[in-house]
Amino acid sequence: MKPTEKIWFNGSLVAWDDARIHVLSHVVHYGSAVFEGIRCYETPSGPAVFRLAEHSRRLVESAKIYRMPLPFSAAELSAASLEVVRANGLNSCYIRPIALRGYGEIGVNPLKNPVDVYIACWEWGQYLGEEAVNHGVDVCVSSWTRPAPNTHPSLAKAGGNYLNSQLVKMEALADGYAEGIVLDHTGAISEGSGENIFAVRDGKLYTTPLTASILQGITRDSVIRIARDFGYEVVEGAIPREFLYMADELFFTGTAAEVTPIRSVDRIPVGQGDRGPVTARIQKEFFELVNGKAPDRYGWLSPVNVAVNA
Ligand code: PPE
Repeated sequence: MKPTEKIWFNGSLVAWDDARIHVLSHVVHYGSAVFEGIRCYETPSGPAVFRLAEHSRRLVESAKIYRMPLPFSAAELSAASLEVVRANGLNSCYIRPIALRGYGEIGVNPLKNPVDVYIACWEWGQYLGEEAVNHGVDVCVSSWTRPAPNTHPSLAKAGGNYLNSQLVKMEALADGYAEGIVLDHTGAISEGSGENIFAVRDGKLYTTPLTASILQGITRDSVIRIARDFGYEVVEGAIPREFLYMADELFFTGTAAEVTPIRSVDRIPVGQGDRGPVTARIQKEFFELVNGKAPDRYGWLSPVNVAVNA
């Protein structure tokens, strides 16, 4: 990671190196943080943040699920995200707001610890490698499963959830795959370690439901809207594992992963073993929208350099 100049901390900008926490902060011991991942893209009219309002809203909701009083509203967090990108003079970057239970008491009960909010940004390229976007990634089905819905709530984007994701990712890498697909507690498909998943079969799109221990991805939502506007039927419902081996096409969606084709699962080729035509069409439209090359017909871009109502 290449450091930038400033990090936003509880309402003001501090130097990158000064955004530090104490080792006895609650979050270090108990995973008590909620966070976001947002992308800012370079467009012909300057840098613009993709679906900022939806990300800020999800952060507020993640905090609410964990009874974490956030000292900032969604609108304030959006304004702060734009401020930190502006302060660092970046044209495109990844933005990481995080609210954590800080230093004060030790013990599981987080309620007496302060809630501190930071927003950092830095340049972040292709999440799953350069080749991935054009030709797809080789993935496996993980031997790990996602926590059941009544264990760790998946709709909260909480730090602790990513211990499970780390197990999935490390196992996949150790076995020579770029990523792992995790099943939910019923054995149905959930998602990737840090991405939602879509299947295409006979020209119809399928994606897993909110009850399958997924994060409700904002890229997932964007792709559903793009696909429906193209006239594709999109089905949200439980998908059995073997559908991975029957699908014509598979792809991941996520802020970091954007739209990444999957070319094999467990060494079984998906379709022709390369990016499929429906994936390519949706991916092209997605990149044109985020890069400001297509008109912003959904109102998804917040320009960094002018006042916005994000
Ligand atoms: N599922 C999980 C578990 C997940 O972490 C992400 C985002 C998604 C789905 C897709 O959600 P969205 O970004 O709203 O479309 N993962 C973030 C963290 C990646 C990381 O390694 O850190 C991301 O893509 O920013």
